Amino acid sequence: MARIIPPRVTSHPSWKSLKAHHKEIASTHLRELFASDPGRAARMRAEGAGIILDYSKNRLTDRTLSLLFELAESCKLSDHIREMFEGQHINKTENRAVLHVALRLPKSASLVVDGVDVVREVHEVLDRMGTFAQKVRDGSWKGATGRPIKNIVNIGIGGSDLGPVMAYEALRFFADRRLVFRFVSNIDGTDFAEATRELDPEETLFIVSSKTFTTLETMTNAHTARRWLLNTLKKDEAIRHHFVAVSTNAQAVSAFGIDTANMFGFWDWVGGRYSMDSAIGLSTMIAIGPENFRKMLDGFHAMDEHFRTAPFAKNLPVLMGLLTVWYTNFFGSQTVAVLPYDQYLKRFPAYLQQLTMESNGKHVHLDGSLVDTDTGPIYWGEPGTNGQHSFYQLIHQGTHLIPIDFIGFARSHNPIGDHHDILMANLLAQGEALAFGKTAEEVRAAGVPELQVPHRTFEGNRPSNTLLAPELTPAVLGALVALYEHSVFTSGIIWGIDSFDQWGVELGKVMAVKIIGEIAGKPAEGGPHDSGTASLLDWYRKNRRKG
Ligand code: G6Q
Repeated sequence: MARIIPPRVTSHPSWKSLKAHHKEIASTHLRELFASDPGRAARMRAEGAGIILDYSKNRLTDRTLSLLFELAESCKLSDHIREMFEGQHINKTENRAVLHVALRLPKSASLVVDGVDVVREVHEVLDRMGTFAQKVRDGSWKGATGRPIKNIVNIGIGGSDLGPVMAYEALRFFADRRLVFRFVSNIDGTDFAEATRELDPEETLFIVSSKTFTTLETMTNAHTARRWLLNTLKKDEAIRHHFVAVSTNAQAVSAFGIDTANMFGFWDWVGGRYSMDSAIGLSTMIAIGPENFRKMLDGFHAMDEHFRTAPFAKNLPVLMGLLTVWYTNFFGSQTVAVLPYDQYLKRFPAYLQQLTMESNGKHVHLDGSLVDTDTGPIYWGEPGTNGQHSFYQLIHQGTHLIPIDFIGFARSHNPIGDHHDILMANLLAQGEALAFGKTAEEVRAAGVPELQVPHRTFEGNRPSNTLLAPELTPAVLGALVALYEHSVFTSGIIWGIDSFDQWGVELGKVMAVKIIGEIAGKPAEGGPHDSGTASLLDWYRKNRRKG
């Protein structure tokens, strides 16, 4: 029987209508849109799970929105959302359910997937994590020589690192300051050396975070950590006091010498980049305590419920996911800048890079056919106001259209003098300046010499979203992460791609293993390299040892 190929999104009538509509409004300025519509800001605002989204400074009208919602309907977005929440195997290429939403369901809930109540399992692990985290926090978890643990080093990479690092930095205000947290991810020995340089092994706990427990970087770093520890503590017996694991691979954990009683599990339906609220968040829980961790989960869950139940027109992730499609596919934008005006969110853009780009950086549809339109844009950003003195020039006056997500909070955890007012004034000023710009007439009227006028003119019409919340709490962080998770999902559904696999990281890994062998003197497997790679390898071989 012939395979049924679903229609491409570009052939949907609403896509064609959006193309035509884009032509009509592409040259409309945000100045006109605001001037002709006094109710715009009030109307183009939505709120969910404690987060406000102001999307009025986007290049769209009510007609754009209704066409985008039509597109979402024609791509059956609601059905896809339901399928994810039900635990259907929507990660088609790996034949897996995608259930990070189950990680934050309340204890009283139940969700049976493939015959198992996953909520019960999730809470069993959370309870065990809570008991362990509490012991480390109150000093009753002792190292091999009887000293309490002071340093916690998370070893992991990708999804087993970026979430924990980001969450630790984001929630540092809530962290127990007696404890020191370090994160080792890179295979570069410098990462391990610098993270552990002044730590005392007797007071150090390693969390080896690896879903598979086979990842080259993580296992190499874990073995280095083992040697580093045993160098001082000598006996293998010390391992179980200083190493715990977060993994789905009990056999490999045990072979490493870690007591599986000190292993915290998760499931194949949790993707790496969707795992910071699973046991992968153990370092976060030790830092902020089990109660705050649960508040973070509640924030995730509140956004899940908002995504699941709010109508598209009021649904933050749906709106943001559709706006990404609007700019990527109709305006040809290549990137999205995420600019958090909060120092605690300094690692948030890096975290989002994996979440968004590993999820939606795909070139084929679910059925394997080539996409015929662009998919996931490049995400990047820095915390405000640092970026203003660096790359904002290009956003204001360069030739690329870069949609922006500004993120800000009403209150700072560190209310020093008028710092926070100045910070927020900058956020508001940037959104306004980007949208409305400054015309040549305005520049001239300010007495600027004619020679400088073109250089000091701001075209404006640069779009932005503004996300606001009262303050950066564990619950707000959870809601913010879930907002992006679901907006990535929304765009992925429109593009008809698998947002939950990551085959694109495989090829480089395989080739690295081959070259590792060659550096060690083994013959090249599978034929010679291209001449460029061969000469680089030759240079490295000759120069890798001093003298
Ligand atoms: C994320 C990816 C990837 C993964 C790392 C670490 O979605 O799957 O970033 O998290 O490769 O994998 P392990 O946890 O198995 O070590």
